[in-house]
Amino acid sequence: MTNKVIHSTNHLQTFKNKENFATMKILILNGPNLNLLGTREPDIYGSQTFESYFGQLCSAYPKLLLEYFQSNHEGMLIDKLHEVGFSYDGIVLNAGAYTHSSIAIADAIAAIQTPVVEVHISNVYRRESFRHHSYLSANCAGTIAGLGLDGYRLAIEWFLQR
Ligand code: CA2
Repeated sequence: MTNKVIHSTNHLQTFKNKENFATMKILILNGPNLNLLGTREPDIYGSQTFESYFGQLCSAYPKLLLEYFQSNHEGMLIDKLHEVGFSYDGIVLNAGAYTHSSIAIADAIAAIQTPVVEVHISNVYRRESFRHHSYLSANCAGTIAGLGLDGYRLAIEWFLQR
């Protein structure tokens, strides 16, 4: 088992293996309100907390260094992209509603070296028209939308197979 790190604005957990050895480093970066997953709007976003889902991902990929960071603040998301974007192998980004408004996050994705896969839990194209446009997609390697939390796993699979 390798290292797994969970960061959020509220807590930090680190798990280390005996060898302290990591292969690929992948960050899962969640934006505003996604800390509420599993507690509100289960019809749209499901009933599982992200911390619980992240635990499943860590068990499914014991050889990866998986890190999870969530923030409700645009600048914190940008700082995190800058922090890992020249050393990690991949970033799985659900920027929440900033997807539809943030030129600053789009610029940060363009400025870093690490490829970013954009994920949306819901099918944004079945929802309000303001959710149909992403400022981020053009700067991302690809986008996964509408497949629930499984979209994060599928993004990790893409990083593993590229
Ligand atoms: O479908 C997605 O993953 C979204 O990125 C989620 C954003 C939304 O603004 C995007 O259009 C699509 C909203 C995240 C809000 O998350 C909540 C989770 C549970 C309860 C309430 C909000």
